[in-house]
Amino acid sequence: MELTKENLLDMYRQMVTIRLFEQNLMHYAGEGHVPGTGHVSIGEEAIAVGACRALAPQDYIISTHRAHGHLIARGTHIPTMLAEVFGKATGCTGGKGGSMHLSDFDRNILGTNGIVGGGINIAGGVGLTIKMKKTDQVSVCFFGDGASNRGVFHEGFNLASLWKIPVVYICTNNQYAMTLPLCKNCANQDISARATAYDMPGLRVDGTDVIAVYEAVSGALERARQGGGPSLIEIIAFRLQGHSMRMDAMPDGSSYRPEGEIADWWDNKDPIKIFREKLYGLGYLDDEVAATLEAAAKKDIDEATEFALNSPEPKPESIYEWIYA
Ligand SMILES: Cc1ncc(C[n+]2csc(CCOP(=O)(O)OP(=O)(O)O)c2C)c(N)n1
Ligand SMILES: [Mg+2]
Repeated sequence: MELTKENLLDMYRQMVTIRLFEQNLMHYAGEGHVPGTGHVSIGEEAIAVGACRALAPQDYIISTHRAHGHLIARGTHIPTMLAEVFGKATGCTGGKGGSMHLSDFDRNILGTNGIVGGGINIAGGVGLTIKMKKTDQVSVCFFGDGASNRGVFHEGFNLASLWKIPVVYICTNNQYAMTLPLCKNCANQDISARATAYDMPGLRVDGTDVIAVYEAVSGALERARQGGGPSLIEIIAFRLQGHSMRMDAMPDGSSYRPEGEIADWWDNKDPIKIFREKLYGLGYLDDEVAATLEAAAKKDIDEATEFALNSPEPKPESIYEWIYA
């Protein structure tokens, strides 16, 4: 599908909404409103928006611990999501799961996952079900560079390719797994190259370019829908914040980042700034339109915050609900 001016402006609004959601979350986490922790994806918004825009409504998403953007880009009700992260009874999991256990079955988002790489074989199983039922769907699996070093990556990729399962694997290579830089966790830092070993296409995409992400994911979805089997798309991005809202340094307090690294990405590779400039260049965006879109995004986040803050805590007896084993 060709992206229209309206599509592109809406994608910009979504990227700004994700950024504001997470900046707002960091603020409220600092004030003690987030039980446990959460992981923000500031700097990775183009991946969520480019990929989700390419999906058909019937496709499935299986995501990670860093997933707020994937839900917002898919159109999840933001107040319910924020209430979950605040541990409130009105949250999508009744306040029991928090940021790492979000879901939205109405939009085929089968869950975020605190187990690194835990989604890879869930996505494979979902894809196998699609294949057996012969439906026109694809299972989309998000995971990180760190997850690509787990055994489940290799087992899952092998079977998915062998059985031509309709899965699109999207690896967000944000240069770090917790405090470990890519050069210390990947023997071959070109993660997309691993696709060759499993006889599937492997692509590398610039994660600061929302349109490039959209195009790469569209192609992989099409291939999967036509029975061509899985693809791996490695998207190069950068984690502009700490690993989690509770952790941004080594245990002794020292930094694990080279000096100037974050400033360089903020200056030159902020996906929102880059997309904004592109839209100005195309003549689609000017200061007035930008202000309107940004105000709409802010309104959504303010309303969600009001809802989440004013929602009740789960009742103590609810701890016994939804226990199956
Ligand atoms: C199986 C497992 N091992 C270790 C952890 C602890 N852990 C949480 S996030 C993380 C790093 C994951 O890195 P990556 O896959 O690159 O995702 P990112 O955090 O960069 O988005 C680790 C090791 C975990 N949650 N699950
Ligand atoms: Mg990572």
